[in-house]
Amino acid sequence: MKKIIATAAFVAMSAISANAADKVLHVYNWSDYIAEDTIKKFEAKTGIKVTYDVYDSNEVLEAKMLAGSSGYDVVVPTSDFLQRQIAAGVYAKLDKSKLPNLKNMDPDLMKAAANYDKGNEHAVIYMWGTTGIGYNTKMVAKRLGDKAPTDSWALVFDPANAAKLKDCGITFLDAPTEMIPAAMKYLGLDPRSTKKEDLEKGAAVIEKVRPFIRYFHSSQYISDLANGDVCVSVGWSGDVFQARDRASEAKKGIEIGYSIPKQGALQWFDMMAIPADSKHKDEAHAFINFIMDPQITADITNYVWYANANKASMPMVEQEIKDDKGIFPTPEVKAKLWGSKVYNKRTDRVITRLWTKIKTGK
Ligand code: N2P
Repeated sequence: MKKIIATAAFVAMSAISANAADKVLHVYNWSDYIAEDTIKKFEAKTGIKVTYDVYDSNEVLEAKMLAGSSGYDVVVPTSDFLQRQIAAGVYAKLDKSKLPNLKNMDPDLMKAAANYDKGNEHAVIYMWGTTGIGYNTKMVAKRLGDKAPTDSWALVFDPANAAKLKDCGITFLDAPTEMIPAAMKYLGLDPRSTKKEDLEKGAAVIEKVRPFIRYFHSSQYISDLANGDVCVSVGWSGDVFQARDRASEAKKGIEIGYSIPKQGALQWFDMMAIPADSKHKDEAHAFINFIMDPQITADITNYVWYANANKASMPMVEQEIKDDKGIFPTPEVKAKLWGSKVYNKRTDRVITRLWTKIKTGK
């Protein structure tokens, strides 16, 4: 009798472990983009075991998605890249019956995202932000005076300024579709123009300041700004605020500012989507729905300093963040932001070529 019970228990146990082993999820998200406890909470709630990998470039994600069989179940492309990848058949349609928390999302922002994904069929907004300038207030003032143009793209794109900041360290994002349009805007051109001549003019601005740029990288600058190892970074809003936060906690007198330049800046949406070849689509839906829980999204915003698009989370978002104009810009500033442009293959090749030339000099 004992033996039978033991066998039955063994069979039951292996059934559980086989089941648990089935419940896995592979998430590929931007670096420095989630709260410390988000994944732990999801695992505890659902029993799904998560593998969480990170990237800091849409191009890197896109290469993996177009190659296929990435093994990922949830990824987070920016809206313009998302649209191109949807057209390439990379993503599955969402099963909205499995996403009851969609009701929490801000209808206006989801409508804006629908410009890149008709009917919001494939993706849900994760976080959004701007691409502006992070700077060390004291180091910049020391080199350019109290009237340093920290409110302008001229801070980094005018060679006279860049030359003076070279020694303390300027860094640019390794994100050609964000950097070149910003330089175009500095020249007074339409940042969303796809004319080859306009893109070339933008690239020429960056080439001129190239000798004064310490590096092109899209995540290293967080700790470098925080530690005073660099003084100006063209960067993403929340990442600069993370640097500001770390600097103030270190209490070494380093102050970091973030500016949305007066000429305007890119506003982007990062979108959660499920690759068509994902083997864990139920788990992927469970994850996306979990992120849309108001408290979970508020926790992420409170930790990474990025705005979210979850209306129901707002009461739980810290007042300091809600009041920060760099995170939630005023209507006047908002009017100057531009949305990500979706580039076709031809334009994309032009941009890639210009970027390679900028970075390698070839
Ligand atoms: C997080 C960067 C996300 C912003 N580190 C890029 N869209």
